[in-house]
Amino acid sequence: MSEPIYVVGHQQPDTDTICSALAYARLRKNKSEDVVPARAGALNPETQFVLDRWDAEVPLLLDDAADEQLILVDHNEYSQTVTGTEHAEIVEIIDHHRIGDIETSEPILFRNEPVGSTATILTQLFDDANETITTQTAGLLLSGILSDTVVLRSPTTTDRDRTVAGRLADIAGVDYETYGKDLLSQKSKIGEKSPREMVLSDFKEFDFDAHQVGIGQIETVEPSVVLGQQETVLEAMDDVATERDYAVFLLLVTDLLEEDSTALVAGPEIDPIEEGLDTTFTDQESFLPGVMSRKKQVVPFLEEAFNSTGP
Ligand SMILES: [Mn+2]
Repeated sequence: MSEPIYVVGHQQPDTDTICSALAYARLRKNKSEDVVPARAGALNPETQFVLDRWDAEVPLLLDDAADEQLILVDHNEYSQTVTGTEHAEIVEIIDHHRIGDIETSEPILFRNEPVGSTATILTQLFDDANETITTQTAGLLLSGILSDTVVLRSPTTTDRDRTVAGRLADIAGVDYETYGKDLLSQKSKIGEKSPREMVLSDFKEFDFDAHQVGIGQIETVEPSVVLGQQETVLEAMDDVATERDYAVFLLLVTDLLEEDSTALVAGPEIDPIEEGLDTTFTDQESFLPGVMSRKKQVVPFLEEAFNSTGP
């Protein structure tokens, strides 16, 4: 028997990453290929809610990808991949982020589009393959779009996301505003987490010109739950930044209702953050009006600021 190909998303998996892995494995399996959905870590409460809601299986936990064949979804940089990916064979990538540092020895299919979610691209792939999207698959893909775009409100949202979401909602038989609100309330379930779990739950690591930068985001309808325990949250961030030797650890506490963010920062290199985001931190805190998207409104500006400081 030949070895399976694993479809896997990024570490600290979110709903788009998990639902994209499930949907793409399903599409490839329809062509009788041995493709298995996998995940790089524990499910967050929102994603658990989605899998329960649509009665979908939990993807297999892949803790070491060395020597495996992988399809990467929803990411394309080594700092975000499952352990061992440097020694795996990457056979395909489907993503909607900046092009990172993944290298392959053979030419592969690399589909990257500037849309609001990987689920949006996957819907297109089902159409291209003339495959019917079932109620369950529509529910999963819709969840990926609504989660990544904050129910089509994030500045990353494109017209295509809106059109696709409308269509998937019809197939799934839900009103996407109502269903989206249910999702957002799950996203906000942070009260029972420790500060460390909170700051690392939606977390990505970047290599900006040899500076290791961690960027976490907490999207919530109740930012006061996080900001009310700011001292312990900052302690947790300081610990992580020291342990992992980060240049900086930035946390965005995004208010989903007001559509802005409060940024908290830990680690030695705060200057490029202030420069990149055109802000000033007081007591490791600053307010970022209108900022909702890590990918679009934060990462490119920090990368540019760190590039201009040199390694
Ligand atoms: Mn995504």
